[in-house]
Amino acid sequence: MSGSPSESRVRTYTGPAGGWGSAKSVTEILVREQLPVRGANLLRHQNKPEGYMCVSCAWAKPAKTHPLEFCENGAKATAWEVTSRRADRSFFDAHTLTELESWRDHDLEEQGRLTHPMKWDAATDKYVPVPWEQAFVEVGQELRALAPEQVDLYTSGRASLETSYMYQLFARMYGSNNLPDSSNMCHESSSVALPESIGASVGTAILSDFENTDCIFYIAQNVGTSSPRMLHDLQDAVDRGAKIVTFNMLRERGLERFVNPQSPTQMLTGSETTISSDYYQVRNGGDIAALFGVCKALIEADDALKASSVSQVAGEDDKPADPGNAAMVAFAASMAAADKKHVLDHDFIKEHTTGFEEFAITARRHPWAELESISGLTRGQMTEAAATYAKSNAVLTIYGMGLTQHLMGVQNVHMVVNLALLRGNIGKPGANICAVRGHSNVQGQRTVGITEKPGLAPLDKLAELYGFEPPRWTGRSTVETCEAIIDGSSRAFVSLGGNFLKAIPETEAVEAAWRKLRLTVQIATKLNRSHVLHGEVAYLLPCLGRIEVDQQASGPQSVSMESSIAYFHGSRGKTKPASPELLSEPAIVAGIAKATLGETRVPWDQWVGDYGTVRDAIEATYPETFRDFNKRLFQPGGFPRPLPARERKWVTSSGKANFITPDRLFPHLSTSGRTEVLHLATLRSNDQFNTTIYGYSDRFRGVDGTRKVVFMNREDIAAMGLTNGVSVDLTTAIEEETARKVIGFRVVEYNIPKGSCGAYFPETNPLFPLEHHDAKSKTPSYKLLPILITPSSELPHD
Ligand SMILES: Nc1nc2c(c(=O)[nH]1)N[C@H]1C(S)=C(S)[C@@H](COP(=O)(O)OP(=O)(O)OC[C@H]3O[C@@H](n4cnc5c(=O)[nH]c(N)nc54)[C@H](O)[C@@H]3O)O[C@H]1N2
Ligand SMILES: Nc1nc2c(c(=O)[nH]1)N[C@H]1C(S)=C(S)[C@@H](COP(=O)(O)OP(=O)(O)OC[C@H]3O[C@@H](n4cnc5c(=O)[nH]c(N)nc54)[C@H](O)[C@@H]3O)O[C@H]1N2
Ligand SMILES: [Mo]
Repeated sequence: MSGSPSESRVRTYTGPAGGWGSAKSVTEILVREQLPVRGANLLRHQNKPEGYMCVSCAWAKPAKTHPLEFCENGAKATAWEVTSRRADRSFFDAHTLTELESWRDHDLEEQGRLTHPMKWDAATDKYVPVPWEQAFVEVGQELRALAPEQVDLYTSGRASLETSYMYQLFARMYGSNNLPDSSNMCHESSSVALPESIGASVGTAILSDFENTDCIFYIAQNVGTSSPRMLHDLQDAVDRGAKIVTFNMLRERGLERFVNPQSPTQMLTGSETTISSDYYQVRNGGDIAALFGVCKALIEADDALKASSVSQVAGEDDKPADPGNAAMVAFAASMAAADKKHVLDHDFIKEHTTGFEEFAITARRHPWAELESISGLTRGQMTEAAATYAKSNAVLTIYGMGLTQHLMGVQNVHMVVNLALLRGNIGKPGANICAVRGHSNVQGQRTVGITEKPGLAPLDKLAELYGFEPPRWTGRSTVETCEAIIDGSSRAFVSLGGNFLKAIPETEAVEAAWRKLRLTVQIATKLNRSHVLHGEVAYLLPCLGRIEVDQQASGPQSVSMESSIAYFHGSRGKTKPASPELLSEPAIVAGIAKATLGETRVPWDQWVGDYGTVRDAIEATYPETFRDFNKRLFQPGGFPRPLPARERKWVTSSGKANFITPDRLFPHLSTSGRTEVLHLATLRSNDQFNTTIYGYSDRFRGVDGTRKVVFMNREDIAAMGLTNGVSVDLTTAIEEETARKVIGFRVVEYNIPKGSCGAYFPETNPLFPLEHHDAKSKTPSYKLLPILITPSSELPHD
């Protein structure tokens, strides 16, 4: 097997994000994937109008592009897709699936691109080639033999708007709303919380907000690894004098310092941009308390100003010496001197919101001591952040998985909005909420109907356009699909991309039950564990990637996607397909649909021949959102999706933006009060894209050659009688019957709050019980799990 980790090393990384480290890393992967020249030429087209849209993250694509509009991780994702390596027939000839079960994620994908449609052969336990038409006919027969409720159709967030629209239509014509997707494990908390708070299902920020903001509250997102192109926008904001106030459990390098690899001056002189002006290391799960603290400081300063008692701003048990409190007192004094009577935007609150009074009463009532112990921040820090917030005319709030993947994920997002509403920081230039999305088209898939919730799909319109009766029942989300696989009510799993078995919680039970499924169908570019484990009848259907030329009857095709800021972009493939046998995703979806549904009113062949006709169908289904879709496909900078909240029109049940007061500060965890329990947050390294492991180097965190590490605070290490570097086992510490353990992890002393610890996803997914999710959105609580850490008899190994 290739790519075995060499000797592992852990040491402190002293460099910035970006810089020469980034340039070196890009070169290394281009060479490893055997693409030095072809790859470098290709990257010039990344994220450019008329080029292809990066297959890594969903960050915005500007109208005025940089000469090179890609980042280190975008380059890795490109190289990984257009690699010269192939997992071809000879590879599958040489390995049984049972053998491949013991391979690591990296080694499976590193075999390269899949080249032929395959079917599992029980006699040899191998994937063997099958003609496309035969695969479609057989899948169709299998699906027709099952009841639609027994079938789950998963989507990972990469597939285009065109493919996603066709896929959800197929699912509904077949009779199923079981459309779980990666978003169910990702920003589902936002999809539930934002409509309740502001009547928008996605963030409201646009790129120009970065040019107009005075201050960015940057919460629980790791920009240097997960959306590095945004560093340019942050750098420009800092250069203009905007403040960046960060809340993160870790000191993440990308949020500290950045050297722009595209700036010759910065690269040659080594000058760096300091990204965060203030960095608050909150405990994981402590954000509701931390943000309540900020809100409390603002509300109490406002109270004091109203009562003309500036000296009271820092409260009864005043600690004026604390710089945070002093900052707020000074701010309030300056307001009083200017005869300004408030800190909050009462006009906005009155005209645009409901629920302020209850929220303010609750904020005043929470004692500082409680907010401090839960957040891990001091009152001074929370007050200091409040003073920075209050001094800024326009505050942009940016957040990611450290808020959404929590037992209280929905309430976390409510809190972000509550803070914004206090000073009207939504719907004006430079202010807004930016929910940083993950996969490159995960947001767009919802926009065109990938959802298990029938209320969110235009069912009546689909019925009218295509002459069928769509199912009206609520389908299964990802967690519910896992339940259904375990209890046997799901019999078939069709996957449009992704690596379900590694991404989900409750790994072991789902893997065991997965083998009893009647049918598994995987549409994919590269081999992963969800393909190696399989149902009684199993197909592996290889597709074109987005970077490849997609030639159809009417010529080369384009596809489209939606970015994190709700702009739509066209994308045109540039490279020769990895194999002549590949079909495009639309062609595969159409092939399965036709074989399953027989004659319908849908012109599947015409759609596959010309994706422009799919876009016409999308426009016919959503006329307002996709007006002139084909005409605007390659508009530089993309074209925006209408979002009423951007204009302060609140499509909520109250017709206003709602303050929603969380019912508690921290979730109830049934750990029976054991003191040695730590709270685990699962993290991404700088060398992975979700379950795709490019390599074993997390440069920014100084970890090299291994992924089986647990980041711990020095005091916790000592209190547990451990030492830096020793081997430990991690055990779930929630009271329940199943014992869950992962073994042979290495302790890494790290700058992390006491009581918190971190380890990589997906290695730790077997620790997560299925029920351990947000109650409303069902987003798994991947950023907060109580665990025990004990010495291991195993040596640390991958
Ligand atoms: N290179 C690369 N890019 C990616 C991905 C990838 O795997 N690799 N994945 C893509 C996908 S699908 C997604 S969803 C995004 C994910 O991107 P992010 O939203 O950045 O998600 P994570 O990397 O999981 O890290 C979340 C951050 O939250 C912090 N954190 C954890 N728990 C808490 C908490 O309770 N409170 C606070 N305040 N902070 C906390 C962690 O320290 C970490 O910095 O990135 C996308 N882009
Ligand atoms: N513990 C823990 N678990 C998590 C998370 C976490 O933070 N912690 N994060 C969650 C999040 S945010 C997400 S989004 C999920 C991700 O879950 P998924 O979206 O299911 O997983 P990926 O790793 O992105 O999928 C990788 C596979 O997609 C296939 N693929 C790549 N490109 C294409 C393409 O163009 N077309 C097709 N058809 N297939 C393609 C390849 O075969 C590759 O192996 O994981 C979740 N799981
Ligand atoms: Mo995600």
